[in-house]
Amino acid sequence: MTASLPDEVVLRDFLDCACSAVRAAGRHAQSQAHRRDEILEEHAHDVKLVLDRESQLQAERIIRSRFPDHFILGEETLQQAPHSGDRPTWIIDPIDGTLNFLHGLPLWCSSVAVAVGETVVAGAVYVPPLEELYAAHIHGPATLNGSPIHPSTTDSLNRALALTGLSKHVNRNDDRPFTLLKALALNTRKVRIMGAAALDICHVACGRADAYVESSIYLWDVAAAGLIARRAGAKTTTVHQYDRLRCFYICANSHIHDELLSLIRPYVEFT
Ligand code: LIP
Repeated sequence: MTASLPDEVVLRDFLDCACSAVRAAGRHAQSQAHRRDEILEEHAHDVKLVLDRESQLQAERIIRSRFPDHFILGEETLQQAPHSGDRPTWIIDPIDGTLNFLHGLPLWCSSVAVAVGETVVAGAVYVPPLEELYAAHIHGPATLNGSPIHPSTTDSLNRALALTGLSKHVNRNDDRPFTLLKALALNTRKVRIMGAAALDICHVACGRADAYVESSIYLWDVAAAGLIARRAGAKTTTVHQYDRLRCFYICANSHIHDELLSLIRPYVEFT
């Protein structure tokens, strides 16, 4: 059964709630940044902070007060929430770029999206260190602090600034992520690894970068920012879906999207 999409009034309500929730998460993390080294879990290429968990609860509190019967799927309190039917699912990443945040690098953000069935219908990304709020719903413009945004007009990959990321699962027995990185580096003007996928995609949406590629990324990293990028006029493609939550994802301005897709296709085959 295909879920029916909300009307304009409901969409505005959803977007308003996403903006409040994402601000609550981001402001909590920002105001408590002196506690950023309180670590919950440590892995080889990843950490989970007490502030990840607390900031997620701040966002959840806002959403539950307005939509108590909706599902919530959060990176930090992962429940296998249903993702079909008419009941909306809120998708939260309280701190995207956790490692940057831990090190005091001002390149991190909070992300909140709401999906009906498989369709993300509204989303917001808040970047506390820059005081930037990106937002969009499926029938409206993408905005940055209330003003419409647009992608770059760079029309060939070899002049593009491409953003990418290395999965938290990289290991010394698997060269594939590095082979892809090499292909990107050789075929673009420059590659940057900034460490916060949602922020990277918003940077494509507003024209500060031309493309974003990540071979292993999670739904909560791309849900809100992907919608914002599409409403700004960029193109996104889920190149491969590994499971319900993890995928190979690209986003680029519409001039270079297909060229980028052709470049990375051979690297998708072996992921
Ligand atoms: C991180 C991303 C980063 C990506 C990592 C990770 P987290 O999210 O945004 O760009 O390369 O694999 O998923 O864990 O900081 O929310």
